[in-house]
Amino acid sequence: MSSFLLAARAHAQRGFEHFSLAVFALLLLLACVPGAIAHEFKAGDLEIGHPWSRATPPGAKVAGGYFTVTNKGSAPDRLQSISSEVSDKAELHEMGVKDGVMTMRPVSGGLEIPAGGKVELKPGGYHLMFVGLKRQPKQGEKFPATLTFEKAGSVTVEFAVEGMGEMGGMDDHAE
Ligand SMILES: [Cu+2]
Repeated sequence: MSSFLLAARAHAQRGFEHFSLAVFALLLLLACVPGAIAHEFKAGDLEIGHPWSRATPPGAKVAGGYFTVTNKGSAPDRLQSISSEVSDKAELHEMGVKDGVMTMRPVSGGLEIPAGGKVELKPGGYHLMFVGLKRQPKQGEKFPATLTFEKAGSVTVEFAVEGMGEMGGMDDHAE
């Protein structure tokens, strides 16, 4: 009888160990969620914070690109062009509401980054649009893109691909 109890206790302990291992694995997994980890790139006086994109459904031809740019310098700069291997071209877009309808249009002349200022590209506002996708960006991967600024020059950053539903789907492009 007592050996049965010992065996039962040993079994319970193993069970607990399995449980803590599972919790540990879960914590590890959460720590690895893309987007939970900030990543940053520098070009001259500019800091590019957390470039991210969204996974796209099969057949989608466009994907959005979002990040922040902080200008630590004393002169304004301007984001002029973007290129990436994932798409034929990349454009700078602006979303806004016109006559009660959400619209999107290309920004001409680049995007100014004021001296000492911060510009945020996010769903529902300024964003990059990777047009003519050559493949579908998958959640969890990263892809490189090159941003070219008037003064700071070119910098290659990595876009972290997050889940399709990130940030409320304000940026659905039906093209
Ligand atoms: Cu767009």
